[in-house]
Order: sequence, then structure tokens, then C-alpha cells
Amino acid sequence: MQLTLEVNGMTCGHCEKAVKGALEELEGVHGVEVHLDSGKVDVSYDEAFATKAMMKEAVEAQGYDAVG
Ligand SMILES: [Cu+2]
Repeated sequence: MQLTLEVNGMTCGHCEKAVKGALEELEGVHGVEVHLDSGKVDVSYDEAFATKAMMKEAVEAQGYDAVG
């Protein structure tokens, strides 16, 4: 499965690393690609383990706003 999160507040490489790292720590997440310019984050995952709600929570725990 693949989905795209929309994340507000990412401005630099540090933000990118924080968001990517938080998502990759979730069980079932296989791949994360952060697009800083658009604020979009593509996630490949196994839906048996990870949900969009869990991803949003992980992003928000890093201090960013996951809007979609
Ligand atoms: Cu930053």
C-alpha cells in the first residue's frame, strides 16, 4: 500500500529527517519519501501493521502538523 501525507511546517533537511525517521520507526512502514517543496510525504506500508492515523500521530509527535 502507498499513501501520501500532507505535512505542514517542514522547512529544511532537519525537518525532513525528523519526519522520515519518525515514520520509518513505525512497524509496517517500508519506505518514506519527503518532498520538502510541496510538504507531501509518500509512504509505502503494510496495512496489516500501520494506519494513516498512526503515521499522523508520529509526525505530530515530532512537532509538525499532518493535515491529510
Ligand atoms: Cu527544519
